[in-house]
Amino acid sequence: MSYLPLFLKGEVVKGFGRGSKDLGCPTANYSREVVQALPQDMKPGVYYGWAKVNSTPVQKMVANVGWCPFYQNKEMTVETHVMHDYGKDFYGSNLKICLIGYLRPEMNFNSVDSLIETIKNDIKNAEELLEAPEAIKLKESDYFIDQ
Ligand code: ADP
Ligand code: RBF
Ligand code: MG
Repeated sequence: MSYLPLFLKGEVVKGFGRGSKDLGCPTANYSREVVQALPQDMKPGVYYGWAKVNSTPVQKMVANVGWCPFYQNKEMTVETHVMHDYGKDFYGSNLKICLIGYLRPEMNFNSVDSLIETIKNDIKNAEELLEAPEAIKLKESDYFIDQ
């Protein structure tokens, strides 16, 4: 995946509201403009990396890129679950992310509980992979310095 690490930024927009309600895992969604500007060869699936909301500290994240086969979305989305408790919504904020690595393709599931379990496992894997020195280097990159 020659397009990694991939740096994206944009405003956090409203989605269907399912992340928090159905899955207990909020995901900050990007607008269509950000999705349309993705590399042509971008592979749908689950990625891990870093996220920064406005001027707050850089945090670990997992992101889903694709059509969510479990929900059969009509449009491709990029959604970021930041592994940090902000205690409130941040719609309209600027979100900068750095996608570092690929965890797995999007899958379909027989139940919402299986999807939730799989996401928990993604978060656990990301937690560890982001401790690697090459990952920490990207956290400290100029991209995340406020201007
Ligand atoms: P939507 O379908 O509108 O994206 P979600 O249920 O996925 O709704 O919730 C996402 C929203 O929750 C984000 O846009 C953000 O405002 C808020 N939020 C709060 N904490 C987090 C977090 N740790 N990661 C991602 N989004 C969060
Ligand atoms: N949706 C799917 O349909 N299949 C998946 O395998 C899948 N994996 C995900 C992994 C992570 C880490 C996250 C944050 C989301 C994933 N989703 C997946 C998307 C999920 O369905 C979506 O966040 C909710 O529908 C809320 O928009
Ligand atoms: Mg969402």
